[in-house]
Amino acid sequence: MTPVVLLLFLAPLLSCCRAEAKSVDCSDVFKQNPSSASGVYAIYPFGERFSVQAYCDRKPDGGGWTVIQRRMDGTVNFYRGWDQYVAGFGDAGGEYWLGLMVIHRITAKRPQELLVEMEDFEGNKASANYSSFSVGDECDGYKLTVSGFNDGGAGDSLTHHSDMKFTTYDKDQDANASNCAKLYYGGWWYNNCHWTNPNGLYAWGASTYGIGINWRTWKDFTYSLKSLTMKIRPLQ
Ligand SMILES: [Ca+2]
Repeated sequence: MTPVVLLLFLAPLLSCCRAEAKSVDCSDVFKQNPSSASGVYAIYPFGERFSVQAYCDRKPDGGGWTVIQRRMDGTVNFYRGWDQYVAGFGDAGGEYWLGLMVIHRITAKRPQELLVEMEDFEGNKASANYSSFSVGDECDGYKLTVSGFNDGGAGDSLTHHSDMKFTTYDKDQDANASNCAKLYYGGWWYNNCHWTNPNGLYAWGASTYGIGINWRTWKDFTYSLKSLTMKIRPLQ
């Protein structure tokens, strides 16, 4: 057997040994491919056998952001039950929810910061940054822990929800005698009930108290935002 033929036989084995490390989140995607643009990528928070589609964003600050939630045009219904909020739903290229299982997994692997960006129908923009963001596991009701608020003009409407478990219309873990998900048409880390309702109804601006995509400290409870995006990245 000539050396060339031998190499041909060995080639598949050699490539197996050269297995690439899979991306846990979008920061890994851009680390491995520094010239990649923002877009939809496969990430592997559960190991190489199971991929998840996520929107990886280079903005702001050059990137590394994994979008975990996005509202932008009202094309996806967010009034869904527990199983769907756990597994995720929607389209990573448009409106979607990445899923509690995945968000937990990513935030358990490495400490993450959170950026919430929002826009109204008049073209005004604002944001809120939190230097620490994590979601507990299923046994803990996917509890939210968030702190370290830095203002980007939107004010702090999220710290109110820290230490709350996740609630949907078919799983009530909120601090209200009723079910906040049913009252305000979303799925969220409701307290008694909310200061922000990112997964509420897409209601095109002025809307009924509390049911829209509200961020209390910017537009209060009777204005539903045009867009709202939640993105996370490892602390640097
Ligand atoms: Ca309740």
